[in-house]
Amino acid sequence: MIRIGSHRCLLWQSVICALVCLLAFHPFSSSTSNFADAAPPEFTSTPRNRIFFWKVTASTLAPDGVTRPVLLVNDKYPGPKIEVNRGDYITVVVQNALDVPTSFHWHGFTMRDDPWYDGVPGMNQCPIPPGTNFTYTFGTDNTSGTHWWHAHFENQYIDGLVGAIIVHEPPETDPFLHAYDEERTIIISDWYHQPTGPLLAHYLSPDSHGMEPVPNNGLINGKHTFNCANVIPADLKCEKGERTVFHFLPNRRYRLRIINAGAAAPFLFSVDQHQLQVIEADGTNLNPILVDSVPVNNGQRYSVILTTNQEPKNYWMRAEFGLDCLPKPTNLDPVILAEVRYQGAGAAEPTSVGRFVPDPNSKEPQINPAFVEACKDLDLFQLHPLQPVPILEPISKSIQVRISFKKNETDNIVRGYLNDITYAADPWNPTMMQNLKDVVQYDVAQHVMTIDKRDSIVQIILDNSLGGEHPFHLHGHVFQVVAQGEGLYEEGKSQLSAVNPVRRDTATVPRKGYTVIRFKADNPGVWALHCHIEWHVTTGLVMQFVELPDELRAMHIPKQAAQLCEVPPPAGFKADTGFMPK
Ligand SMILES: *[C@@H]1O[C@H](CO)[C@@H](O)[C@H](O)[C@H]1NC(C)=O
Ligand SMILES: *[C@@H]1O[C@H](CO)[C@@H](O)[C@H](O)[C@H]1NC(C)=O
Ligand SMILES: *[C@@H]1O[C@H](CO)[C@@H](O)[C@H](O)[C@H]1NC(C)=O
Ligand SMILES: [Cu+2]
Repeated sequence: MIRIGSHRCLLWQSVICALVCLLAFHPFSSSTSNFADAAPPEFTSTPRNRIFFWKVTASTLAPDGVTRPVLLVNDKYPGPKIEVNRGDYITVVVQNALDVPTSFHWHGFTMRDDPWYDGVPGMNQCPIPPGTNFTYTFGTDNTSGTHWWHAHFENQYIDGLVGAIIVHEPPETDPFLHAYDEERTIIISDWYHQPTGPLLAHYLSPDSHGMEPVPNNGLINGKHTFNCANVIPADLKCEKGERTVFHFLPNRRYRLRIINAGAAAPFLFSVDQHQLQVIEADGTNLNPILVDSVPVNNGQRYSVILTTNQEPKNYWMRAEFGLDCLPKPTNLDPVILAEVRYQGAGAAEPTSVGRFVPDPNSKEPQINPAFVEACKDLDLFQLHPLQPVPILEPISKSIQVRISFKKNETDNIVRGYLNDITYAADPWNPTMMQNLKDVVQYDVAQHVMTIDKRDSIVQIILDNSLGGEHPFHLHGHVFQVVAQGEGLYEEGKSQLSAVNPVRRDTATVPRKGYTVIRFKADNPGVWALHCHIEWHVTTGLVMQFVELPDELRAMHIPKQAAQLCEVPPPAGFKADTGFMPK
C-alpha cells in the first residue's frame, strides 16, 4: 500500500508534527470546515492528504426553534462536511474543548491498516481527554460514496456531533458520471429537546421499563419547524423554526445523498410527485431501481437521482417517521418537511400532496400505512451492486446472534442482550490494547469473539424475535446481506439473495425476523457489531470481533493512539452509566 510521506509522519509523531507537516507539505489546507456547499474537490491522480481542523465545544442551539444544549464541531450542526476523492487520506485534528472525553467514528470506512483510528472507546481506542487534541488519520482505500462521521463516546452524537463524509469516485471509473448534473447532501435525523444526559438517566433506570426516549421532532439538514404549544417542558425557549429549502433548476438531474444520522428512528424519504432512482446504498453503487419513496434506517445511506421534470412549482420533500417502530409518541410531528423550489416558482409554500394525507382534525398521531414497510429495508431481492461479486462461500464460521431485552430482577433495569450478554466494557481498557498482552482473557461483558483465520468467510445470523426492528452496523467491513426475512432463519431453507447480493455496512433486522450477513476476514482489527439505535448501544446491544489477532499484534500502534490510554478516566465516570447528570 502506498503511503504518502506526511501521512506516515502523522502516524508516528504528534500533533506538533501534524502542524509541521501541514505547513511544510499542504499549502492547500484551507479545506478546514466551512465548505458545506463548496464545489467538490478537484480530482488529482495522486492521492492527497486532506486535513481538517475541528474544535468540539458545548453550546446551545435551536435547530427547530427550541433552544437546547448541544455539542458542536466548529460551531455547526450538522457538523462540517468532509468531501474528498477516492484514494485520499483523511486527517482530522480534533481539539476537545469539552469538559468530558470524546471520540469519533468514521462510519462507512473499513480503516484498513488504521484500526486504532476507528474511534470506539473500549474496543480500539481510549477516549480523548477533555482539553487535549488528538489526530485521526486514515486512508479511504477503495471506498467511495456517501458516508458520515459521528462521536462514539457515550451518546454524544445524539447531542449534535454528526456530519457527512462524501468520497467522490474518479471520473474514469464513476459509472454515474453522466447520470446526474448536480448533487446535494441530505442529513435526516430525529431530534430531542432534552440533552441525552437526563434522557439516558431515565432510560437506564427502572422507571423507563426499557422504553426508549421518544424524539420530539425530526430535522432535514439541521432544520425544521415546531409548534411551540407542544413544547415540553413548557418553559423551554421556543420560536417557530424554519425548514431547509432546496433550490432546483427545471429539467436537471440531482443526486440526493441521503444519510440517516439520527438516534433511533427510521424515516421514509420522498419528494412529492417525483420518482427516485436509487443508485447507491452505503457506498455501494447499485443497478438503479425506481421507487416512490425510500426507507432509510438509522446509520444507513442512499443516493437517489431526482429529475426536475414536473411542472415548475414548489414541492415538499418528506422524511416520514417510522412511527410504527417507535414507542408511542406524544406530540411528535410525523412528517418532517423541507421545500424543493423550482427556479422561477417563487417562494410560496408548496401545496403538493404526499402519498398519505394526515387528517388535520385528528388528535392522535397518524401512522402512514407505508410505515409498516418503512420499518424494513428496501426489498433485499431488488438490490444488486452494479459491480457484481458472487456470494461469499464456503462459510467457515457461522455465528448466530440472538437479540433480546430482559429486566434484571435485582436492579429492575431492562437491558439489551446479544446471546444473553449485555455489553458493558471499560472505555479506558480497550480490547485492542488487551490483545497486545501474551495471555489474553477478555471480560464476559466485553462480548468478544475472535476470528483467527485470514480470508475465512464469516456468516452472522441476526435473529430477532422481538416486536421492534434493529439496524445493525458492523465496523471494519462492507458485508454482503445474503438473507432478510420474517420468522426464524433456517439454513438451506430460507431464501438467499444468492446472486450478487447487496454489499453495505448497516442492515435492518426486521421485527420478528432475521438478517444474515457475510464478510471475509481480511482486515486485522477490533470491530464492533451493534444496533445503531444509539439508546440500544448504551443498553448493551453490542459485541465485538477481534479479527486476526496475531496480525493485529504485529502492527505498530501509533504512539499518540497508545498514549491516550495512559490518561486515567476523569473523576465522576461510572462504568455502566457514564457521566450522569447532577
Ligand atoms: C490543540 O489545537 C489547537 C488548534 O489546532 C491549538 O490552538 C491548541 O494549542 C492545541 N492544544 C494542545 C493542548 O495542544
Ligand atoms: C481495491 O481495489 C484494487 C484495485 O481495483 C483491488 O486490487 C483490491 O483488491 C481492492 N481491495 C479491496 C479490499 O477490495
Ligand atoms: C443484575 O444487576 C446486578 C447489579 O447491577 C448484577 O450484579 C447482576 O449480575 C445482574 N444480574 C444479571 C442476571 O445480569
Ligand atoms: Cu436496536
